Amino acid sequence: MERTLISEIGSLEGIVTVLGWAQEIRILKNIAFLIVRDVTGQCQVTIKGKIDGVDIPSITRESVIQVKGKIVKNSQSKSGPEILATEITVLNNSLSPLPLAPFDPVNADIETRLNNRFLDLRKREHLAIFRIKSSLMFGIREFLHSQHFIEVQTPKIVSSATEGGADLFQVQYFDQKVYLNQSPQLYKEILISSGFDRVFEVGPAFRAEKHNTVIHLNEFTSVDIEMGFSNHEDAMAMLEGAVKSAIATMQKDNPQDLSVLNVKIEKYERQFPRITFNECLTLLEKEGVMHSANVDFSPEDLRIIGSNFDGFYFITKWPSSLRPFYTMPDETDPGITNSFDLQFKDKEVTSGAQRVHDPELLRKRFAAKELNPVDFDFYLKAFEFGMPPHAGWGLGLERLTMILLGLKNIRECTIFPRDRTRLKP
Ligand code: AMO
Repeated sequence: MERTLISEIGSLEGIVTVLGWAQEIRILKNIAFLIVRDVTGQCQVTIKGKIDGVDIPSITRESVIQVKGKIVKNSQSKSGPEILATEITVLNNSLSPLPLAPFDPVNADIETRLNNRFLDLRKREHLAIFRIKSSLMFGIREFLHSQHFIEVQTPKIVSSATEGGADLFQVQYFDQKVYLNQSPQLYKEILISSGFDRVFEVGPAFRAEKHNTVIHLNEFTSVDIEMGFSNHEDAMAMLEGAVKSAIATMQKDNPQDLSVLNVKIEKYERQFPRITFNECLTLLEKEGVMHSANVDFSPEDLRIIGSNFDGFYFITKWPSSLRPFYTMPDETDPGITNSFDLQFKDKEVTSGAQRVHDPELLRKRFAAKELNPVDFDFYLKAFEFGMPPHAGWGLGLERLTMILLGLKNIRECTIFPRDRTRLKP
């Protein structure tokens, strides 16, 4: 379709055709003003007198229209550049009233917004979140490609748990009970045995977590890597590189979106600091919190730990009891593992580790976690015929977006969230 993007009008002269939504309509005696919006911005359309074939007062808010008109030189109101309309066509009418007023300065409550998400996303600030999320992913992809990772796709319908049995969604698969995958963990490791050397995957991960919190979804986007002939140190270095590349891409590509969201993010050049799990216990103790070494940190513990850092930091050397079966134990102290979480203040963004690559040790780890090796036969097989040492991580894309933009609820950066109660839209 013939079309000029609104962002281009400022640098043009003469007649243009703009396509978009009629965001506001103001009718005075012999003159009417429309604010028209497209994906790039908004402009003011001025209508003097009558225009053939269109009844301006009957245009409803958020109808899709086509406006042909002359650019008014040197006219830049707070509604954007101005066009003097010569032709207006209503391409599709919007019903009235709107179920949600997307352009009110104050947002509706989150439930109303999510129920009417198609309208909610028309707001500039909300679109900005997803443009930034896309850039963050682009920055990670670009970095991983530069490091010779192969992007892969693995099944989401699976026969066994990877991250522990409790949080699995069971589904009917013909006459069998199967599960929605919690993580591509087993498959990305198998590909290391296949000699892919470095793989990554971006895909949905499903967790049947019952708690409804502002940092948990039941379906989230997991960015996973696995690298052969590597240990946890190599994986941590790759994670730092990927996160810094994501931030740099966002800063380069989204200055306007960041400013619409009022987010200022410094350049991230310094190394992410590290703290071990045991050092976290000492830190908590100093604050009067006694914490058992076999229990994961609570949100309050993480708030205390996070208050000692001003951004990203790694928590390393987690106890074996708190990590999945595939995590490599420390050579000198099998009670701890070669594992890490990347945190941003009080929130976990990534988990990773060096993995067990010796099938004998893997069998012992299954036994220690009371897992049946038969459930993992296809995985174990890949370890019996030449599995290199390997390491990797899984990063929650919504968590990364949320923490960088300072969003209060992970649903803000999930287009159509799935949580405890939400299955629509
Ligand atoms: P883990 O279970 O810690 O590790 O998940 C990795 C990262 O995924 C994100 N995440 C979530 N995001 C939103 N809602 C949830 N319910 C949710 N659960 C997890 C977090 C978390 O850090 N296989 C390992 C990774 C690996 O070792 O390679 C795994 O899945 O940001």
